[in-house]
Amino acid sequence: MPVAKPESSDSRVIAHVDMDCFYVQVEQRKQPQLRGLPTAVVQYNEWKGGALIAVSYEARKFGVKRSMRGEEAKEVCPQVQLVQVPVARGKADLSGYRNAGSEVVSIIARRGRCERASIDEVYLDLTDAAEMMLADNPPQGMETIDEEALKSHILGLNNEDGSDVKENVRKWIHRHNADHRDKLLACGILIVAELRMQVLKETEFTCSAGIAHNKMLAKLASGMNKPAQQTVVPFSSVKGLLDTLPIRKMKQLGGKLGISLQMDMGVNTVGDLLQFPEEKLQERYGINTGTWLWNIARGISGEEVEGRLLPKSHGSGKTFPGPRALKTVPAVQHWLNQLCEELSERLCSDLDQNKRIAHTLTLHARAYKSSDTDSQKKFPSKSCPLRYGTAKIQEDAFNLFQAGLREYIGFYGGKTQGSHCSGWGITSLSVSASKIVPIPSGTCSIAKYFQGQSTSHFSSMQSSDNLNTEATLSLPSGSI
Ligand code: DCP
Repeated sequence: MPVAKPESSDSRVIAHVDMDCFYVQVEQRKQPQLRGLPTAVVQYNEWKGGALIAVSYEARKFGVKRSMRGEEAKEVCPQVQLVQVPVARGKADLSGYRNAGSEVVSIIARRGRCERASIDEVYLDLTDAAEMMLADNPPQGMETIDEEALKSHILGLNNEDGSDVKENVRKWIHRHNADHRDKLLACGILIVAELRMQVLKETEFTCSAGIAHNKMLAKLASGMNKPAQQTVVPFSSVKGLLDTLPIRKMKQLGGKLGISLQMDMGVNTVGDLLQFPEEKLQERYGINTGTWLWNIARGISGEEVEGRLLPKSHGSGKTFPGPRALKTVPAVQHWLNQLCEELSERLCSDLDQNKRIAHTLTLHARAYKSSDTDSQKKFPSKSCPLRYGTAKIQEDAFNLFQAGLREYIGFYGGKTQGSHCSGWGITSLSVSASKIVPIPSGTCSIAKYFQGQSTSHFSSMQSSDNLNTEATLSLPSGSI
């Protein structure tokens, strides 16, 4: 049975704010002489000039892309400025970017419930702020509309007849006969434009935003006009937007599920999904996923903005591509120690600043076997209760790795240690800390809290299957 969504979910105002070429902007703020120049941030590995991880919009005009290495970027744009990502412990140090993201979040959170979705993305539920504006100072009565708001892109607004685009936006915002939903969106346009200007003023960063009635549509819209612009999805334009949208562009459909929809069901656009009854989608993909697909085809998403300014988990990882793969246990232990040291520092500052503690330590790795008969086998992710203290985290992470390796390679391979090449290679490693909760109020001291936890806080190792069924390197969602 199709699930009818509550009316109210159509009347929410949700914004998705996404920083423009974020790492580049952070580096340009540090080195203002780079502003306006084609610039890219390159990864720590220097091979062929390092892999590009962020590219300025000036550089994109020359064809510089994130998939390139520094040398290739120089070929298409000889004047491109390459800035290396900051480095600590032999790996990229993202703390400057994380802190810059926090500056932005603290500004955006002033206007409503805010969820930090990644290092440079935020969702904001503006419903209350919009309702309040509509009651106190509705846009249709405003004499002047801010210039930044007038530059908004409103999907479905006809700008093709040669008319003045900003004038059309002004009229749309001023309409007296608009329905309640559009009036709320008009308030959202004004609030988000103001917030983006405030972010620019206080941090010097530009950002783009999507404004719609739910998170899914707001996220889709924020990427449609970049940099430094905002895009609005009125309810009446949802069908037109989704009808032609390639299915793989949808969040969560970029992977296996999207491929299956294309290959097995002939679904190429989100609109193509409309032909299937909900039961059919449930039969093929299970009850929950089937219903979810039926809903997204109609632009329905009840997902709430979570109200979370702090990350759900902390992670530290590094890749070891091609010839850099780690082939001995001591080499893995060396890098695990570096990653755990970083993780431990972040856990301590979270404890210190936010009075939060993490309960679960997880190790993810990617590996290959040189004499492989079963190349599909993944390195299993492993978890255990988290004990505080760098040395303990290092010890536990190493034990998790060894347990994972034994399972991955089989008993005999697992025994091979030392500097001797053992027929396997690790191409990426990461450790993460999750299940982070505030220390219960009323706890008189942190030291006491840990004493109370000491017996239960560490028990035997367990498989992380209940946390993450796929052995993937990617850090848990919400990791920043
Ligand atoms: N990042 C990274 N490695 C990747 C992708 C991204 O290290 N494979 C980092 C660098 C980016 C930041 O994360 O600046 C945010 O990523 P986005 O995908 O949001 O891209 P940008 O902010 O760089 O550009 P855009 O303006 O297209 O959003």
